[in-house]
Amino acid sequence: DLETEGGQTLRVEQVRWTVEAPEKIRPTAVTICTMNRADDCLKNLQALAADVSSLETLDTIYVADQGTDLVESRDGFEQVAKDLADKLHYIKQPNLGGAGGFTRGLYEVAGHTATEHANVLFMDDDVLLEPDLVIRMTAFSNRAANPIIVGGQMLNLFHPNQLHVGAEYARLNTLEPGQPVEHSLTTADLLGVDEETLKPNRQERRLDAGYNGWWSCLIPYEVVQATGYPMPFFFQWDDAEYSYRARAHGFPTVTLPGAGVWHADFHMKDWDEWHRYFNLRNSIITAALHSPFNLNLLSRVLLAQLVRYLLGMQYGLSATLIKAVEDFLEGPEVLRDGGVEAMKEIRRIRDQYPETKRHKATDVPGIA
Ligand SMILES: [Mn+2]
Repeated sequence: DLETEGGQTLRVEQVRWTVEAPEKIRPTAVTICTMNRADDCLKNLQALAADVSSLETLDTIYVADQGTDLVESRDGFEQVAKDLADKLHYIKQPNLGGAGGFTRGLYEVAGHTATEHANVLFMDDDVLLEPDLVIRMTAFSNRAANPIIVGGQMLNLFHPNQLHVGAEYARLNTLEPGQPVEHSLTTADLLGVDEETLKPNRQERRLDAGYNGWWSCLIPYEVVQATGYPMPFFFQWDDAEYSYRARAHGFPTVTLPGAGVWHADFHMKDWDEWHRYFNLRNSIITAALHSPFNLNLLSRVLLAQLVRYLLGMQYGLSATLIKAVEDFLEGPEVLRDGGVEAMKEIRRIRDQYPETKRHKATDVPGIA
């Protein structure tokens, strides 16, 4: 609202910022990687199918199903396959983690000349999405002067107003992902105000991300051509490593405000899990590839973690860390099978430590 000299109020509303349409509209191929979350995945397919008429730029949907409880086994699958018709490509493959599932999508697009010059939009199976996301991310990507990785933001599923982070980067040498870039909102109520300035939490400032999580992330074909496929990391750090590698080839990553998905809050996840093996191992590999890799600094970081785990009597977690470091030292050969053996092995190792086992809240030994 503006006051005029005569004391009247002038209201400006429904302001739009528009840009010219790009010369060439490039379609987007969505890739959803899923494992034993058949109902979640089906729900997202149904959401896309319900809006498919408005999703002109949505070219193809690849579902890489790596589970034992398959999406195609669900009652609604037949209908959604019919609704999506030839847009849906349902692929079954062994469990190669998120890295293997998403890479399959990239391979399907970048490996064939017929779909050349498309965008590939990675999407988690367990997100809550609005199909508008596809339109916004595709439009932004198509209007970018040069190819750029366009990430969607993450909103916390259990706190739906809450933005996880506006844009993030990783401190590679010290193995610290998830650092908010300067001026980025973090765990912010998007309907609320900043506690200090009392101004609404808005994302109107340009921020450059180091990387974007693959809960939703659009990668243009040219980036794949120049950067190659993701590392066969199984999962964890595959997204960060890819963005840092792409940046080295001249392709930055942007986290686009106004395009996001809801995903389970990260703090609801356990730290002392077999995942930690992949997290640690892959973070060290990423640091070796894309940081100065100062070994004194890295050793101090790892030793500090190990000491903390030991003092906390987290012996399984300590063994997990040691295994991650040992496998890193083995060299690239450990990645050859995409992580299948490593997953079995770390679960076997951790199984020997009783404190790594999860109990029901009503059934914790020794606690009434
Ligand atoms: Mn997820």
